[in-house]
Amino acid sequence: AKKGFIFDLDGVIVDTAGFHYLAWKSLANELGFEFTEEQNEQFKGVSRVRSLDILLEIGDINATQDQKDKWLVSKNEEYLSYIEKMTDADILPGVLKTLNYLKSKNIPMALGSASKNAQPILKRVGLFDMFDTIVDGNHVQKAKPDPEVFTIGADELGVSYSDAIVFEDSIAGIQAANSVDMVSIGIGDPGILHEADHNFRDFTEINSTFLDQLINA
Ligand code: G16
Ligand code: MG
Repeated sequence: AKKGFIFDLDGVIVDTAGFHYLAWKSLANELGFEFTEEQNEQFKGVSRVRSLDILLEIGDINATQDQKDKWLVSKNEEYLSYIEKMTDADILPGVLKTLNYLKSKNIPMALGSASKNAQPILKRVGLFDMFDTIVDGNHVQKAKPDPEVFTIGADELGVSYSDAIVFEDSIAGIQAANSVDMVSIGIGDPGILHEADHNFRDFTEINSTFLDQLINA
């Protein structure tokens, strides 16, 4: 059957996790506590609103909805200031080779990201026209590990869920793909992403033979 490929954005196509970290750290410091890179792990693939709740739990801070809304805006403003400086040099190693190979074979491709900033990021790095459809944080009601972002992507590509192949760097994203029987490919630490069907440290480890196997499975 026809296959479709779905790519997460942050941590798979570009390394924006560091920018999210810096912006959350600024907010934590402003509120009077520390926020470590290790703690940032649990923010990967998680929505902005949920991330703030986790941060406030770490700092043991109670806040009104008005305060939270204000912090969500200031965090995002700082994040956007980092995004503005991105170029195509910020595309992670090996990604372009994979995208171009699939494109040359006319394989349908979707972006499936929790981020509300996915479109401006793709424009900055020159990948906006690479995908047949972009499903991001503006289109979904339910965040990963709910599979909504991926099921909408597969629906828009016109492929059944078991014919969709998902590249993800977060545990929540791998669980989302697995829950609807998509093929899950973990990009990152295989110890952390052990629930994935296949594991790679990054896209430089993925070759055309492997991609052909997925396409022809
Ligand atoms: C990304 C990041 C998360 C971030 C989320 C929302 O998801 O991994 O850390 O909190 O998007 O981002 P924003 O604040 O830009 O809406 P993904 O799914 O691309 O990995
Ligand atoms: Mg991610």
